[in-house]
Formats: sequence, structure tokens, C-alpha cells
Amino acid sequence: MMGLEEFEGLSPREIAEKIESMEIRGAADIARAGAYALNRSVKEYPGDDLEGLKAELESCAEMLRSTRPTAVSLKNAIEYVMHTGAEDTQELKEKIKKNSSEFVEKSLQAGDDIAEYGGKRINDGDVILTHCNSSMALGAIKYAWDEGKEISVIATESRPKKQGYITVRELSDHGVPVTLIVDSAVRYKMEEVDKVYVGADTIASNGAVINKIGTSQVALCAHESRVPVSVCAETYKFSRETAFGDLVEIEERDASEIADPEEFPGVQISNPVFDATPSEYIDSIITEEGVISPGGAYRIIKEMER
Ligand code: RI2
Repeated sequence: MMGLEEFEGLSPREIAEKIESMEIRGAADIARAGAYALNRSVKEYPGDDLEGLKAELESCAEMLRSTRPTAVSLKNAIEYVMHTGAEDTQELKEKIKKNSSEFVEKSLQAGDDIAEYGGKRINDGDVILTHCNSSMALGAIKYAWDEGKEISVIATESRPKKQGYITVRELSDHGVPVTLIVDSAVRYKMEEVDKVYVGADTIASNGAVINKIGTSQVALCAHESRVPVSVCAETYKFSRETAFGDLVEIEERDASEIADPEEFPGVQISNPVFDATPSEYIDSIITEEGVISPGGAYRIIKEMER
């Protein structure tokens, strides 16, 4: 997980560019970076024109929202920070500052709680399979390891950006025995696996989990082998809009992340980077509010209103 010090000194535009290029990535990190960027955008606003400041804030929010369309964590962070009712510029600046640091604190605390709840559900001797690089899923795995459980991890490479490399380095640095596999080895390796732990970018009101492309295949293989799938996700990754019929946009990134298009003239290259895992393939969602079944997603969404 990135701390705020890593965004220190970056302008809102630089943060947006880093989110878009995935230098800042992971649904939790981009949410905290977004909260930081909004505070930065109002902090240095000169003068006391309230409407001008509001316009500045809205254009910063729009720039951030347009970077990565799938992770609702970023949109929810923006909404949390911008939930103000200020009468003058000073008050607006103070409220944005307060909301921004409150969001970051809550997000970090949620990470700690999820690590504990998720870690407690891992047994001594478990082999855990994880996909991509989720700070929430890895938090739970590290918690179990720190509790003295002799566990090991199988981590997918996670094409095309290979965030699995970050996962294996992170776990190995923590002392956790870890094996790297290509994404297509998941079904073959599933017979060795006791539990699947993954993160989420967005959770829909029907309990479907939108996470890195390939997660639904991992979950399908786990389901076939009766291996339970746990999703580690903070409540700000639940999408209120999906309760009112909105569909989650799946980000399509540049073809060059997969292959050089010039080497394949006449060939279309498609690079969707997320997919939706239906709720029937998910056993539990581990949130900071507690462990729920996917069927509890709607209740979490209703409780998000403030
Ligand atoms: P945490 C990532 O998205 C992965 O899909 C990962 O599973 C998810 O965010 C959640 O990560 P990307 O930014 O919030 O790599 O648990 O596309 O760290």
C-alpha cells in the first residue's frame, strides 16, 4: 500500500497521469491518491471566489474520474471528499482537507481490519492462490504468516501488466514461500490450492465482483474444485450506481500492452483489463465491516449513504 508521503509534492495533474499510466495502481491506492489530489487542488487556490474554487475542484474531480473507469473506489473517494456544504472558500478548503485526510485514515484502517479478518480465516498449512496484486488480499496473507501459520502462496503472473511480479516480490520479501505461475496454469495447479484470495476494483449490488482480467476464470476453476474464493475489499469498493441499474464499465487499455500492433497488420488486439465474477463463484467478501456473503452487497450499499 502506498502512503501519502509517496504522493507528496505531486500536482493533481501529475497524480492523474500516474494513475492513468498505472504508476499509481491498485484500487485502494488510486482512491487515496485521488483524495490527496483533491486537497492539493484547493489548497493553493488564490483569492476568495467560492464559485471559482468549486469549478477548480470539479475540473480536478473530472480529470481524476476519467483516468480509470472501472474502479469505483476512485469515484467513491472523490464523492466522499467533495461531500461538503461550505459557504466560503476558507470553509470549503478546510472541509476538503478534513474529508481528504479522513478518507485516507479510514481507508488505511479498513486495510488493517481486512488483514485481520481475512488472516484469521487462513489455516496453518494452507496453500493460497492469488491473482494480480491486491494490497487487501496480501494484507490478509501476511497477517496469517505473521501469526505463525505455515502457509504458502501460488501467484499468477497476471498478464498483460504482470502485477503478479509485484506480488511475488512483496510476499517473498515478507518471508512467505511463493510460487509464480502463468495465468493459464491456474486450473492445473488448483488441485494444490486450499483457498483463493483476491481483491476487487468494484462490487456490484448483486454481489458480482469486478477485478483484474482472469479473476472469473480463477473463480470458475476454484468452484469446479470446491476451493473457496474470498474477496478482500473495503466498503468503498461497492458501487451504489449498480443498485440503480448502471453497468460497470470495463476498462479497455492500449493494445500495445499485449503486443506490438505493427507486427500484426490487419489483426485486432483487444485488451480488456477487468472482468466480472458472478456471485455464485464467491464464498465470502471480507470487508472492514465484517465478513459477508455476496448476497450482503446490497445491504452494504444501502448503509453507505451518509
Ligand atoms: P487493492 C488492481 O487493479 C487489481 O485488479 C487488484 O486486484 C485491485 O486493483 C484491488 O487492489 P489495477 O490497478 O485495492 O492493477 O486490494 O488494474 O490493492
